[in-house]
Amino acid sequence: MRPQAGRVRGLDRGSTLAIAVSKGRILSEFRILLDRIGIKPAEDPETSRSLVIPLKDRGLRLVIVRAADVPTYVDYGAADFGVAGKDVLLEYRGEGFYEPLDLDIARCKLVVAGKAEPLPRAGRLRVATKYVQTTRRHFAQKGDQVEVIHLYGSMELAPLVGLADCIVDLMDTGNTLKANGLVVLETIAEVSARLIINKAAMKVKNASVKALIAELAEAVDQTATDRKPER
Ligand code: PRT
Ligand code: MG
Repeated sequence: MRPQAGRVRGLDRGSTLAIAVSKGRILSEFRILLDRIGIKPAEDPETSRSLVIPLKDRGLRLVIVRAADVPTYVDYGAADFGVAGKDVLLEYRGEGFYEPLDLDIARCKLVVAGKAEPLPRAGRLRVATKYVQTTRRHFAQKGDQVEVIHLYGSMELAPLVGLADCIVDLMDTGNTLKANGLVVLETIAEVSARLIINKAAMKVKNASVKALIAELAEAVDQTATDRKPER
């Protein structure tokens, strides 16, 4: 059973706010947004082995978790905020958080990809993916019966060795698909990282939470404005 809103353990730690975030592409882009609003980590999260990194002067701290675990930490109130890819959020089934802000970072697409030849028409299509729920939903909406094969990585290999007819995976530049002789058959979703917030934290720490959301929203807008002349 998921804890009730307002009774979440771990939320009554003074007025500090914890932000769950994964190392790698999300953290490196999120740091640029934090930097814009004058928030700097007390130590470099990419090189530090510490999983809790205080942010200078603001009563904030980063908690470093795996990308797919971010919604879980926020859902259960172990972190007030989280930064998670829409791909991860589409897979997650809990309802303990709001998604108030598209951070417009770590952009990519969730796609169906396969070999550059027609898909087999007879029998159920076999689709390999780590996005099992999203894949089931996508094909069910189209009325297609598919067999979803759950993999944890290297999805691109599955069609090459005959494990699956196609895959559902993320694509950014498309180089990885291309290098494996695969092409995009369909786009399922545009993906970017979102700010999520624990529902109880939103109530209990309303003022500080809203202030941070507003500051980050401003940073996202500024970044978009700065990018425009390049386009
Ligand atoms: O990698 P690790 O096992 O540690 O964890 P993770 O894969 O869960 O985390 P990470 O950091 O790789 O990804 C975190 C989030 O970044 C994802 O949930 C997405 O929301 C977002 N993101 C944005 C991406 C990409 N772009 C992306 N290109 N995540 C993964 N990729 C993969 C892609 O599937 C391909 O295999 O990167 C590879 C290169 O892509 P191309 O198309 O540029 O070749
Ligand atoms: Mg990865």
